Amino acid sequence: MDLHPHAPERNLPRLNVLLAGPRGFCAGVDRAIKIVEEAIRRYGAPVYVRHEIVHNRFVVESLERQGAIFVEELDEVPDDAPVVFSAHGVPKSVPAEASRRKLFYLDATCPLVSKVHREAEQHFSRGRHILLIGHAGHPEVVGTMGQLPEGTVTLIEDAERARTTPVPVDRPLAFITQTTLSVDDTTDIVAALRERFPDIHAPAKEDICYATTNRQAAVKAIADRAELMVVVGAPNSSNSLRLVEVAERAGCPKAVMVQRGRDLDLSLAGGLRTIGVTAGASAPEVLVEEVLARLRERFELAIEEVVVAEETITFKLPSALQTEGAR
Ligand code: 0CJ
Ligand code: F3S
Repeated sequence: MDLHPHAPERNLPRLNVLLAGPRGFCAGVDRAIKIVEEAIRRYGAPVYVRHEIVHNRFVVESLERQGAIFVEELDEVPDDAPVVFSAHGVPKSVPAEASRRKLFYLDATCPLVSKVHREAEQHFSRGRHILLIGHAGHPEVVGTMGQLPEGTVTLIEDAERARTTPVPVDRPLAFITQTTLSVDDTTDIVAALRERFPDIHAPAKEDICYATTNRQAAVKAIADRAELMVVVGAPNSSNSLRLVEVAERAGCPKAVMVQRGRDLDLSLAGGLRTIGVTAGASAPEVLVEEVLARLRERFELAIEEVVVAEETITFKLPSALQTEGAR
């Protein structure tokens, strides 16, 4: 006989959750999303966005509901609509083409990516050949290489290629990097470059951004206590993919990426005592909450947040959006 007919029937196993801090949105992502929202508010829908504003379907779909239309190339944008360039940056040819067509455009390139673009231009103006450490085909890499004439930047993808890729011998060299790389892999690649080219010019302050650095450090801080790491992020998000790698390399037996709470296979956490949860720079906190809600379907959660750095940085909106008025 049931002596407690009204007692909750939940007698769930306990699961410790280590929440990595910082996680989720960075200042550049926050700014990029605000640029699209503010453009829709000022100019009305539709506002076109070239490429996913940040690599997250949930963000993209929420902006679509507000009136954004996402395209891959400028030729899909009509002459009379505003267009926003994504946080990852664009080759110089893109604003040039927009100006030629007299399009009204807003550039949501993260200021920390723009900083790398300016470094590239400076090296070029000083006669240096540039080695860009990054992942082939990623939009940030396409954008950074596209700041300079073809043939003046060589892409270096890993330490092996740092040792072997042919580079011009008649000019001084400099390296720059993508902002969302693995901090540890990049250290190895830079070491290989310095060994091969002792005089190579390095960035004054490294190009991997504060958000990438902090999210990787936060994952490292919890990886050896976690039996599973759940990374909220998208498979085309470079910084999120790096968090999966960092977790496994730092001693976590398994790391998985999920885009939404429903994507998490709860059987992975069955029988575990402690898991870690983090989110890439383009993943909103509401999706972390979804993951926690999903876990609560089968576990009694004991959540501990482990914070390795406080982030206070914010970026201003482009000047066109700072004052009231027409475009
Ligand atoms: O490239 C960037 C400026 C990072 C933007 C935020 O992250 P995400 O996931 O959109 O882009 P990555 O693929 O570069 O990490
Ligand atoms: Fe910028 Fe770094 Fe975020 S480059 S968009 S602050 S991941």
